[in-house]
Amino acid sequence: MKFFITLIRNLLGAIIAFVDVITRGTKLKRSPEQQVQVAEESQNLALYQFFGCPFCIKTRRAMYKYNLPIQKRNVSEGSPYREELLQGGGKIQTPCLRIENNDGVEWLYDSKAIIGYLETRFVEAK
Ligand SMILES: N[C@@H](CCC(=O)N[C@@H](CS)C(=O)NCC(=O)O)C(=O)O
Repeated sequence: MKFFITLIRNLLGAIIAFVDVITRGTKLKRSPEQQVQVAEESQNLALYQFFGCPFCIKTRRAMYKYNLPIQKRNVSEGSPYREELLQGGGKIQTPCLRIENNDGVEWLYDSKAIIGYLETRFVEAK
């Protein structure tokens, strides 16, 4: 039974991911200098995620739209990133954005909060 639930979940995830790719539109355009700056800042960020998770897809769409090359870290069973997320953030829930700054590391859960953070930092402020 667990096998069929996992199969259906993965199948639905793959369909949603496919529809996402063919409908995601164009990326935000910046000057080359601005994009270099954004790419540098993005190196201090990482998205802990599942490939087929709808909330992760929503977050990845925003990252694509805002042209943010943020590393994606899959937290499937057996991945070392799963343990990192659990230890750092405190729970296995995706998406979660790992934010490294001068004060240390922050773990931001919830797709709406993550997208809001990215918009404030990379879209509205520029
Ligand atoms: N309100 C949250 C919901 C996130 C959520 O429910 N994520 C699911 C995956 S789609 C999850 O991490 N579930 C825990 C698990 O699968 O262990 C958001 O918008 O990010």
